Amino acid sequence: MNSKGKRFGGPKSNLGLASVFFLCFLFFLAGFFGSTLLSQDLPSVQSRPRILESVEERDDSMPHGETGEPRVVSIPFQVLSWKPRALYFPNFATSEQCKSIIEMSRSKLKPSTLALRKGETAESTKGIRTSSGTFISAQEDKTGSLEVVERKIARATMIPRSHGEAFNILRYEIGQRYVSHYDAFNPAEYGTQKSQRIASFLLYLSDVEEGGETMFPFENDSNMGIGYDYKKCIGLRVKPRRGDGLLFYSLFPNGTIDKTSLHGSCPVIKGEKWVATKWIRDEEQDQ
Ligand SMILES: O=C(O)CCC(=O)C(=O)O
Repeated sequence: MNSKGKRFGGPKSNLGLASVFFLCFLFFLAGFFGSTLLSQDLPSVQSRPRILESVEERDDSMPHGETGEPRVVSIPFQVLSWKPRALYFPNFATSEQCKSIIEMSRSKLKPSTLALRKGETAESTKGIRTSSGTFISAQEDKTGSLEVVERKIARATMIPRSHGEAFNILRYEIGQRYVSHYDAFNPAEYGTQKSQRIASFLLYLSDVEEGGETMFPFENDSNMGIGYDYKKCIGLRVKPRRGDGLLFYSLFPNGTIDKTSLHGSCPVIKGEKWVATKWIRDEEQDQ
């Protein structure tokens, strides 16, 4: 025991003490020059004005109401057009959510149908909408993906979830399309309706190699007076990208139909297109 303690005494111990000091000095030098070098690698952090640092630390949230939220959040978007009012939301959903929605729908797909106008029949409208699809409500989805997406759509539009129809999950294979049409129902063509579609939110569940764009042929009043062939893929075209969202309004704020909201799906040329459509109405929907 004692012998161990004695190692620090006598001439040997002086030598030991000197090496300890020397080592400390070396660490000091390394630390000093190391930090100087590192600080040179981060000029933007060093030169950032004080005012910015304080903004970063600021909590922008406000006291919220009973139905509000505690934090400021951001849902990035791009205005694609004012005629029609169309917004694009990159990365609105995750890849995993999109894949899970595709998988829960795959086995339920049936040929897509159309709301028929007076005088139309399934036979007379053949070829207008050639995709297959299925309706799934958020409540039916046990994975919770549709609920997350539905809540986010409600926050992005500030229209409550209760105004949405069930999701219409669509698959377009090569050559399949949806000829240009309106989502809103013109009472002169469809008769009186219980409620009207205000807006549509499309969540692209897959990328498409070629074709399959959502098109707005009358964007900014273009192509209106040319006897437009409703099958033609012209005007503003939005390329599907997995996880991205597209919102457009079918009605003006005064409740009348915006003619520039005419839209359709260009035929898929290469690959496969999956999309989840949420139609949003002016009245609450029975779920
Ligand atoms: O698939 C698309 O891009 C458009 C879908 C559509 O027009 C609709 O579901 O009403």
